[in-house]
Amino acid sequence: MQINWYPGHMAKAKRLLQEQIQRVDAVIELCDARLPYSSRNPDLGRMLSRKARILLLNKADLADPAATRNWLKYFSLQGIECASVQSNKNTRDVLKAIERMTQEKVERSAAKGMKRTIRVMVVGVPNVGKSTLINRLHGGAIAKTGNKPGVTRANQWVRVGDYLELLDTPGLLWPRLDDAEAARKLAYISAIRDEVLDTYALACGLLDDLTELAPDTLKERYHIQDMTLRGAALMEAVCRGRGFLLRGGEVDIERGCVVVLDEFRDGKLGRITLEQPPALHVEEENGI
Ligand SMILES: Nc1nc2c(ncn2[C@@H]2O[C@H](COP(=O)(O)OP(=O)(O)O)[C@@H](O)[C@H]2O)c(=O)[nH]1
Ligand SMILES: [Mg+2]
Repeated sequence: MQINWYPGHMAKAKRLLQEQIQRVDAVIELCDARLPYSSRNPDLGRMLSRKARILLLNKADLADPAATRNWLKYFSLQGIECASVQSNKNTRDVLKAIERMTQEKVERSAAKGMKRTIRVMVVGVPNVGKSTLINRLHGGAIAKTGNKPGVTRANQWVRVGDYLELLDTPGLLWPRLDDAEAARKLAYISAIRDEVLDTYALACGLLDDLTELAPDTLKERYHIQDMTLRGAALMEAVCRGRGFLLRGGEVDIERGCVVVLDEFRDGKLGRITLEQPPALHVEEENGI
């Protein structure tokens, strides 16, 4: 599986980010609530060191709420301040979190008789909702958004109120690409480009994963009866179930692939989280 992150890109992105981190008061890190581990940048933590920060599990409306609660617990136990959000809807809590994170600095300036502008950087892998969050906080469209990676091209400062500025960063941060499974799931959520992956392989992989993650959806929406089907056979059954047929009765696999991926991305297959946190506590697992 080929992915278009090159070591040169990564080194440059890292350098830029390190420069910017020094200029901001706090950092908002966004990850995708459907893939909270694999959609985080593996090097960000080290780069931030002691900078005030919060991790937002965004697109919570598309993720399984119980899984999101477990992830929040998991990150909290690691001492990471975190919250779940839907950045295209409700961001009041995010503003409150920014105030909390920067309160000390504001008070220190106030003691010297100054009212300083707080600068916050929004970072995350492509398509995680950074520009959407900024627009929402700003109260109107100002940062460009789009349901594909790479819409934000340049760094952009956005003023929110008199004393807050947000920095939108292009989707320069690479996600965790250490294994093929993580890469595949990142492609499901459009965090890496479709074109670099084979749509057919991707859609078949998603269907295979759905046999475990959402078997009822497969039964109801795609009319799958034989839950032992996998790969090409499962895709064919989905096409037949949905009536994606070409003239002559052959299945329209191409259409099937596009529909399956689109429906998952739009949340039409239900609220599905693609990875679970490691077990929190043995006691909890045993229901004690
Ligand atoms: N369902 C849902 N979609 C969202 C949410 N936040 C952003 N999006 C969508 O995700 C896509 C990518 O958003 P964008 O802000 O451009 O991501 P960026 O690349 O991180 O700046 C857009 O189509 C947004 O409408 C959310 O909380 N829920
Ligand atoms: Mg953007």
